[in-house]
Amino acid sequence: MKSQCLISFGSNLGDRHALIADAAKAVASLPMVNGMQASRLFETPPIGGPTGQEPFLNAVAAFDTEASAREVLGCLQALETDLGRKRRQRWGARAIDLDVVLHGELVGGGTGLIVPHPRYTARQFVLQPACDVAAHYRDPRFGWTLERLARHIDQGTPSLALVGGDQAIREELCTRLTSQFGVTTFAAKPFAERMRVVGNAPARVTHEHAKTPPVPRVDEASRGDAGKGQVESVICGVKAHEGPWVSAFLPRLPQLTSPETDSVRVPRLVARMQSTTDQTRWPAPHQLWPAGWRWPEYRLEIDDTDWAVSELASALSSMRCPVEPVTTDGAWW
Ligand code: A4P
Ligand code: MG
Repeated sequence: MKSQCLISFGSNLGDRHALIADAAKAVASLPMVNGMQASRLFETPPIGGPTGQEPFLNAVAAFDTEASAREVLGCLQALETDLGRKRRQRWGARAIDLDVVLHGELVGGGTGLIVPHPRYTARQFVLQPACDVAAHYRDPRFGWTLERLARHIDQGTPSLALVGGDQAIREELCTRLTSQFGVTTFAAKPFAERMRVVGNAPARVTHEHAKTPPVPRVDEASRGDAGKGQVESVICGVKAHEGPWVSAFLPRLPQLTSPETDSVRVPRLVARMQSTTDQTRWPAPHQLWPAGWRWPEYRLEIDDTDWAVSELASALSSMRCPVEPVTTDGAWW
């Protein structure tokens, strides 16, 4: 069966332009790839991982294929090796990183493969390029087009609502996000005291939110069924300028019916957490994305709490990271 496939390219080590162009040429010439279209090339600061990394060149490519996602990933990984990719450290600098972002309607994968890519929903360095060539593709989990998702992530305040795991872990993550990165967090329902803010979150976090008044309690009477009034009342009371926030619980989400209502103050993403071990690094996707879910998600492994804290901070950063085009079209390869 033919599927529309979206893959991403990243490089921040060596001759980035030559590496990414060689990768695109090699992908386009694979027999399984039909009619590949590449986005413009973008430069983006490194998100997460060890400090001192060079900026990334990022791009995406869309194509039709009869091949399975696993076959596509197999080819991409072979190409990474051919182009000199060394896997030293997760999120370390890399000559070339090739990921499968979407593959038709697939929500799944198995060992060593998860599609849709678990973290792309937070990443403007994937979503902005995707708008060049795959704006109309839909995430099969929540049905939004990539264009709508990119706009949604770009609006309001970078924010995540944690679900899954247990309450104690979610609260610990919130406490550490506040103390290590200065992110405004909300520990529990009903809306708890806002945590003290110290330090700086990465990227565009400001101190402004440190001086804001206590979180208002929910006015039960103002809870409607849908629409902006309800949204205003159920969300954590953070104003748009107040910087990123994370809640340890799931606020009541609005039924968004039109793109205009996307600008309301709701969590940009639901971060669904899953305990994993080295043996079960990528749990079965049906455990992560229950059927019928209609809100964009970010998938988070919590095998290592330090990792989870930095990954959440990185997710917030990647919602607003600068993504600058360095070519005017997709003809850079
Ligand atoms: N894997 C599972 N699903 C997939 C998939 N859909 N596509 C497995 C690709 N790989 C998938 O990947 C780690 C494991 O993920 C593999 O075993 C693969 O089977 P990897 O390429 O070996 O290592 P990695 O890329 O360091 O890890 P990871 O967690 O996939 O990193 P990400 O999420 O790709 O993030 N900042 C900017 N500005 N631009 C970037 O491109 N990239 C990263 C890496 C971090 N920061 C960045 C960028
Ligand atoms: Mg990768």
